[in-house]
Amino acid sequence: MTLREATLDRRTNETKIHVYIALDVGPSHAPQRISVKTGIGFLDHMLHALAKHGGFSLELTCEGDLWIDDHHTAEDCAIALGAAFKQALGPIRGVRRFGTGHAPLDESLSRAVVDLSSRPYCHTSLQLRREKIGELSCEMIPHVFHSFATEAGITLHVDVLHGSNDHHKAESAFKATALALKEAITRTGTDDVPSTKGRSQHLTTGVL
Ligand SMILES: [Mn+2]
Repeated sequence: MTLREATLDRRTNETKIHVYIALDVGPSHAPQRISVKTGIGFLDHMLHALAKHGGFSLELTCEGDLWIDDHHTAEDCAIALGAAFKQALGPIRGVRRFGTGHAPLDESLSRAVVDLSSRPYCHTSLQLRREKIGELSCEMIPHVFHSFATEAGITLHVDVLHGSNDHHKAESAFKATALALKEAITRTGTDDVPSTKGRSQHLTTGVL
């Protein structure tokens, strides 16, 4: 069984990012290891939670233009993570494809639903009210989900169902997404393409 992993370097005038991701961890693989250093503490916390509860290893470093603001760093880390995720996953076959996650954090509850469809789409409803959490602008949190989903080529719906504390809402949203991704990437033990579309259709387009 091939190990689903990817290494990616992404450099622009705004950010320099290095990512390593491994989707297979645990007893018969290397132990899970996570290290995220973006320069934005709250973003590190969210991406760490995504990897931890998604059950994958993640090493991500970013040197971004934080003297401007958090925008390029947050967006580009999500783009790089999405690209690495897609590369590690490879062709969508032999996996469950769909995943659903619910995660509470105290008073906050979030739901995430994912389809590894190669159809990039993202809906978020996060109910965030603060301007920023730590050094991460709240407006960048849906942007992170959208950028990740688009680059990963997945359909992702994330809703904070209720809650009052913005840190809790955001964290529960990332944890719910992690649980949904973990389910979707779970191997089925077959080599089937999980789609009712014709074989030639998804061989040429990859779209399920
Ligand atoms: Mn942007």
